[in-house]
Amino acid sequence: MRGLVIKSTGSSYLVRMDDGQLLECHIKGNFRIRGIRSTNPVAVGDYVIVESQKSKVERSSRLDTRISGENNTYWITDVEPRRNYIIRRSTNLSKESHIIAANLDQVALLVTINHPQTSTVFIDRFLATAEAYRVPALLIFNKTDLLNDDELLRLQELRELYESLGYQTLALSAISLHPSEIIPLLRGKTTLLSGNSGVGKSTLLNALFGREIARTGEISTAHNKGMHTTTFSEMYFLEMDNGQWTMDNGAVIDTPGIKGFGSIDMQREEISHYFREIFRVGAGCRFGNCSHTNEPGCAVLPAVERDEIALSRYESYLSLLSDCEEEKYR
Ligand SMILES: Nc1nc2c(ncn2[C@@H]2O[C@H](COP(=O)(O)OP(=O)(O)O)[C@@H](O)[C@H]2O)c(=O)[nH]1
Ligand SMILES: [Mg+2]
Ligand SMILES: [Zn+2]
Repeated sequence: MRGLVIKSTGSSYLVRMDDGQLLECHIKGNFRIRGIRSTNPVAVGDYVIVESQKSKVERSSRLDTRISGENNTYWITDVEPRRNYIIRRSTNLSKESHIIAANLDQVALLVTINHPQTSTVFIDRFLATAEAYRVPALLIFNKTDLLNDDELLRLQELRELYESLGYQTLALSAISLHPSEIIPLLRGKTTLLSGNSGVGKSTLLNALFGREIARTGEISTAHNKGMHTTTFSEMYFLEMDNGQWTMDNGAVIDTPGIKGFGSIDMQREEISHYFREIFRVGAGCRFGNCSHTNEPGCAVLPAVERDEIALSRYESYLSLLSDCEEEKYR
């Protein structure tokens, strides 16, 4: 039997089988997937093979007409090859990785100009990660109702910057969202929704689905900070006109507890590949391995000077570069 993993709690997985039934499935302790060293071998978005195993259950209740019965346990025995996936380090110091979601059509980052402010470094790290995993990225600016004139200008500037780089952007207010504002961007696609805590992810999901699927205004306590094992991802399907839930109409994956994507698996020389304009301009550098920091004949540095490459983007590039340096000496 084949199905799609729509929820992962760490210890079990909710799988929607091809025939529509929902099964709670488990994996055996020795289950491994070739090639990827990760703390979770199965992720939301994975297509899996499920086998059922009958186990005898003794009934002790006298009211139960059956004295003994049979129960099914469902085991995930295989995972179909992934089209793509997004991973993060399972903890800061660990070399192990954690698969956030698999088989994505796009990743959407919810950001805010203010209340709270999302930094451009955070945005650019997200975009670089999406580039690294070759997943299209979408930026959604939220809380536009709270912005003053200066902030609205900033919103416009940032949208123009990212649109000029080829990223689709959208500005909205999740608290007064009409689903039709965003559905055209999500229809028919599997979208991973990410963003800093407090930017309005839960509010957006609730508005999008017209029901309370995620609690809003949650405050992350010291207790669950960094406890990635207790967080889980879940996939929500966009509804069809006739009320059927289907993948064809698109789905959104909510990923609580993700604080941002790091530079996992990025080699120093690769980082500029994940900044589209730096990569393009960098083709003109004298040295093929130019780091665009101090080399003679660098084409990127003068482009930053001339404002052809946004300073904020260049600073984000440097920030990822310095992460890699630290990594080397750890
Ligand atoms: N004014 C305003 N507040 C919003 C908007 N979206 C979310 N909020 C508020 O921001 C807070 C955090 O939202 P929440 O959805 O819990 O953020 P999450 O941590 O990303 O899931 C809540 O108090 C929301 O009511 C918006 O578009 N405008
Ligand atoms: Mg939330
Ligand atoms: Zn250079």
